[in-house]
Amino acid sequence: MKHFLSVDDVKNIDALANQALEYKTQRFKDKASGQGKTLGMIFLNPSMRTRMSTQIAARNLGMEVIVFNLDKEGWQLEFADGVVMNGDKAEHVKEAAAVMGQYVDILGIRTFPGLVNRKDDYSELVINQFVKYTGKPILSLESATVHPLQSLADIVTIKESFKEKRRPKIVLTWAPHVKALPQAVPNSFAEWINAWGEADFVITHPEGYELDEKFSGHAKIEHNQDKALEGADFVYVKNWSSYKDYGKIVNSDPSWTFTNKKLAHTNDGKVMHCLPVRRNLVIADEVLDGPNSIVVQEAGNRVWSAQAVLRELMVNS
Ligand code: AN0
Ligand code: CP
Repeated sequence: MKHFLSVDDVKNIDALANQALEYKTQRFKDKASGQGKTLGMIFLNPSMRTRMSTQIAARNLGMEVIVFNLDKEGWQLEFADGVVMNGDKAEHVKEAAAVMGQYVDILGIRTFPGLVNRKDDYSELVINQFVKYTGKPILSLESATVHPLQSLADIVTIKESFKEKRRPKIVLTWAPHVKALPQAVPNSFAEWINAWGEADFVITHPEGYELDEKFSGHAKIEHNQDKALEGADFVYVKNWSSYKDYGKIVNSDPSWTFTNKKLAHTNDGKVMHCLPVRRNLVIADEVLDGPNSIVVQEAGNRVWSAQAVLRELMVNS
């Protein structure tokens, strides 16, 4: 694995998820492998889970970690080529990335989309500039269009929670939100579930929230949420802003909030969310505090997933 930017960097999803589950029972088994190696993590946006779980994962492998809130503590970076830098950007990514590449063995980056210009966001300019100029493996900590560490943890959680000898039915459902959020989490979840190929997969959302088909692939799209939820073993709840009417909130219908009434349509389905989640807007208290929610277990699995990915990046890059 040269970089970890999307599901395309993974040869065998099941093998990687199994490695994560192995780390869950034997966290220090590869403690010697990261000796003398440094993970750098730079944040252009907020994070709690990704920041903490990836640090713990690196330490479990014996690595040193440097965390840098580039958005607040660093020089503002220029990403465009050939511009006269007489504005507020003090440094170009060409130097910044190359310098960080001298300091670390793996560089993790979190960079959200601007949600203004779809072409810019979907070209993944920021993370790709780091790939180009760092000269070391790049680890996505959520980029403009995908969140692969989250999706791996989601598959790990589904694998450890589903013990029946049949394919699970997984439903990705949109839910309302007051802020325009990225499509990265649903895009990524959809492309990982599609690539994994071990589930019957349905996506449900109001019209206008269609994801880029590059990610939704052959998933069944159902605009009736209650119908989509019928017989679901797992429900992945998430808000996202419109891809078509880019970055806009085109519907905020409160009837899409995930409640116990919605849960009743499922096959005693387990409820997932990447977190952070706004209670009683995205998912009701009664669901989050009830027996079907596995959101905390899911966030716990971020450690083992990141550990499996870091190990791959160290051994096979
Ligand atoms: C972000 C998102 O939806 O992409 C991060 C989720 C991990 N969520 C928020 O901004 C609330
Ligand atoms: N799920 C997730 O990535 O959370 P953070 O934004 O807190 O890292």
